[in-house]
Amino acid sequence: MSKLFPMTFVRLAVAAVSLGAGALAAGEQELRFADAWIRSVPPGMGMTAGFGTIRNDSMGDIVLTAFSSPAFGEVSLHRTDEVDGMSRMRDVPSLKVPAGAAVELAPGGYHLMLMKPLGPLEAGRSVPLRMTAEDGRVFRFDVAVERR
Ligand SMILES: [Cu+2]
Repeated sequence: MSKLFPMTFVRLAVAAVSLGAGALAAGEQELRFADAWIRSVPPGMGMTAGFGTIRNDSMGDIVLTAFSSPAFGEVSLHRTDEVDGMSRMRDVPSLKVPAGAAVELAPGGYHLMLMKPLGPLEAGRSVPLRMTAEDGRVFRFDVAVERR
C-alpha cells in the first residue's frame, strides 16, 4: 500500500495540470457556434443563409476550409461587400478564427451560403452543420431554423 500511494499521487497531479491547460470539459468542442441560426424560407426556395458567432476556445488558431450539411446540396462561406453602393457576395475559401477570438457571421457580412435544400426549412427545425479545419479537425453543430 505504501508503495502504491506515491504513484497515485503523481497521476492525479498530471491530470490536474492537463485540465488547467485545456479547460475544456468532456464532449466540448474547441470551436463554438454561438447564437447560430438559419433563415427560414418557403418551400421551393433554392437557397438560404446561416449566421452566428464562431468562437475559438482553444490555444491555437483554427482555419476553416470546408462547410457541409446533410440538409443542403451545397454549403459555402460568403461575404457580402458594398462596392460602389451595390451589395455583392464573394466566396470566402478559408476563414481564420484566431485563438481565443471570434468571427461574427451576420446579415451584410460573412454568412453561410446554403444552397439546394433537401427538405423543408420552416422555423422550429434544426439542421446539422459541419465545419472542417485545414488540419482535418471536424466540428459539428445543430443550427436552429428561425424566422428573423
Ligand atoms: Cu451568399
